[in-house]
Amino acid sequence: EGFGPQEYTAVKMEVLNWSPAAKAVVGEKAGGRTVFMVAATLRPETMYGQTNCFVGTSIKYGIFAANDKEAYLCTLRAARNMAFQGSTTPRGHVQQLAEVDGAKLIGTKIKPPFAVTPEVYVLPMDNVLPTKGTGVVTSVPSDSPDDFQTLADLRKKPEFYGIDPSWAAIDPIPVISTPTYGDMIAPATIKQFKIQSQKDTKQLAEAKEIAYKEGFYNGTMLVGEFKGESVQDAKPKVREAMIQAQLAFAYAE
Ligand code: A2H
Repeated sequence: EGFGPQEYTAVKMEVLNWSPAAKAVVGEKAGGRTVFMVAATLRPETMYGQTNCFVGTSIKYGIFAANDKEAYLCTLRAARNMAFQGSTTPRGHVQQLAEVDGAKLIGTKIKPPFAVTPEVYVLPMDNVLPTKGTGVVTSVPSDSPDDFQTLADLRKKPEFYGIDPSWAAIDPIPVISTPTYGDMIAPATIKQFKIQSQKDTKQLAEAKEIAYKEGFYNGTMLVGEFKGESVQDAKPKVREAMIQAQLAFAYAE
């Protein structure tokens, strides 16, 4: 981790269909606003390959008014940061509309912005930190070793994780090509480091480091508006396009 603030892209994933447990607590509390789950990412150029979204099952989330028309689902900590960064109105003011446990969000259907896949599901991940980003992680298993391994664990033991297998059925989608690792760097590094489960956090950290550097310095886009461009060039352009489309905003902490 470096010094100074980390600049994330906050990605807005519209809730299409609450899980029954979430629906029971959220009800009409959003007051007609469109609710978005908000994920913090350092890799906006990979958003084409979203296949699901992760939350921590023991994390508390809130639904916060962004304005009269929209509400954001994230941790209270993130909502406070957003308010002070002027991403919600009025600036500096946090209005919580509802509270919902992460466990209850599992099975909620959302719309991942800029993704090849139109609808994805919310699934559980062990290693989501409540103290980082928004507490919501969008999953790109082609390019994130953590996401790839978590998805593999869920597919191996759906009953154990309390999910319907169909929620984890979307396969990783190639987004970036690198000369050394081919069209899907995450599964390649999972093999290289002999990672067996999301509990192998030490090896996952090494895989993550390689996937991040290789993708950034040597990657070429395989999909989207900037197909054929280097990741270094495409990254700020995809971020800007998402912000222009009002499907993302800057988030720092
Ligand atoms: B990244 P850093 Cl394709 N707990 O987004 C655990 N992980 C979290 C999190 C939290 N509360 N909030 C965000 N993250 C993840 C995409 C991605 C990411 C790809 C490849 C690598 C990668 C899709 N998931 O991250 O500790 C988010 O996953 C590896 C650096 O602030 C976010 O970016 O450096 C990244 O970790 C932020 O990690």
